[in-house]
Amino acid sequence: MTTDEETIVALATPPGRGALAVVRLSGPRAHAIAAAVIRPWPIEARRTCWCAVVARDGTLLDRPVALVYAAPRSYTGEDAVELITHGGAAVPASIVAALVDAGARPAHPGEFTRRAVLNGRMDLAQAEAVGDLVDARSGAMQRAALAQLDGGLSRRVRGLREAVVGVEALIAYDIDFPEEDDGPVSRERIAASASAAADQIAAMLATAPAAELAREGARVVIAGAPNVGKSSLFNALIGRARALVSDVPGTTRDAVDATIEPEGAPFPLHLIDTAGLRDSADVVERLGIEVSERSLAAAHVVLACGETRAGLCAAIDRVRQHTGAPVIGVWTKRDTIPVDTASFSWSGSSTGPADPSPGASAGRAAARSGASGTGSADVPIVEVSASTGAGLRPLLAIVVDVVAARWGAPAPDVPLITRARHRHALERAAAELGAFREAWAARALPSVVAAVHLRDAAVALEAIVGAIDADDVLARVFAEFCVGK
Ligand SMILES: Nc1nc2c(ncn2[C@@H]2O[C@H](COP(=O)(O)OP(=O)(O)OP(=O)(O)O)[C@@H](O)[C@H]2O)c(=O)[nH]1
Ligand SMILES: [Mg+2]
Repeated sequence: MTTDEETIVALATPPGRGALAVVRLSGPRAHAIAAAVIRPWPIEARRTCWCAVVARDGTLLDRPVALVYAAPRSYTGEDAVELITHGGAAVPASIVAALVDAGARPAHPGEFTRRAVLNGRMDLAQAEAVGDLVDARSGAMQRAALAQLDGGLSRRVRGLREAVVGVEALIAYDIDFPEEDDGPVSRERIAASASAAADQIAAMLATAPAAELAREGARVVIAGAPNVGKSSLFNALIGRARALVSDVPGTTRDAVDATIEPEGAPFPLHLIDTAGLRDSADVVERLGIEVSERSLAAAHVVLACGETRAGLCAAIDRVRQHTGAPVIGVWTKRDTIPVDTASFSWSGSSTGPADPSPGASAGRAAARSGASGTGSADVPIVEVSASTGAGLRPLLAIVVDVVAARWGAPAPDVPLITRARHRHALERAAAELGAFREAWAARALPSVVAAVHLRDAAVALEAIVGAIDADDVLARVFAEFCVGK
């Protein structure tokens, strides 16, 4: 089972002050090395045991909890020991040092997981998922990584590879056994199988924008004229006073950002508060406005803020000069205006067309379409108050809807392609499949040559999950076509 002669040790938790730390030891001599420093020894596998760790000279280093694993039933597939020690700077380091003194070598980054892959405990995509899980900064990324660790992506890719190898097998069958009773496999059947595989790859590649959203969050830029309440809205949305707020127009100069995860949203929202847009002679303010304009250009969605109807329309128009992203109109400070004369009646839809009409919507968020008279049709308008919190939840819901509609929400049944390595491999596979289909349709190449594209597509897919038996085409032929009959 063991793929490496050396036994490795590492601190698995971040260094520094903390209640507990985990020291990990793995390799063929893990138990022998543990025996040199752990009292009592032996410890039964998969049972926690409160023990003592002593240095070579007998000095007590700590009283940790030990967990012993016997190969192959461990993370790495090797004999292993985990020590849950007290945290801090001295204790875990001294235990690692004692284990090194007893014959272990300090592990390289990722070496435990590398061994897990080499020992067949997980494939490459799952190993990457371990890394993604540790790096996850959002619930969306956490969910995607866990699904990948559970084998969601690997199963899908293996299924795809099977499909490609299946097409290859159909052709190989034709080449190798042309005289078989079953007769030649129809060209249409081969074309249809290749096209089904290509569709599946395309569906996975199409998750790229959703994956980017899960990883980075949707960039939500809060923009508008100075003093309309952008920073107040930003603070209210993130739930703390992060951006400076004052009644002096031009308070925000640099972009201020923060990430939030609205409940149930399929991706985090990366909110960016910007300097108010206006024509300014002030050099510093002008620099801030340029930052705002750059943020607008990179936005997934823009909240164009205004505190009057005319201001709102002007903000939407101005924002649109700098972005192709969807825009949501946010009518701010709605607590300050008498609701019976100023509110829009709610049309009941954030996207359907509706005419603004005065009505008593009692300060709640009103989402409607089309700030009339501005050429801003199809812009949902949401009324909010940063002071009272009114309208904030509906605003977030609309933001999520608008981003998902434009940039794609993660589909629940298709694994997210979160890594460039996977995307490149899928793109390579798609290109090879495309080349095959073209050649096949045009009868441009002999079968055996066209099939090379399929082989290359299968190899590209294999690269995602790592080592798979590369040459099982003949096995497929015999299995599927009962050649041995
Ligand atoms: N009553 C009320 N006042 C608000 C609300 N939101 C903001 N204000 C006030 O409006 C003024 C401007 O608020 P900011 O949030 O600094 O406005 P801004 O758009 O970020 O301004 P700049 O950074 O200068 O572009 C402040 O005095 C806020 O207290 C609100 O919902 N209700
Ligand atoms: Mg501001």
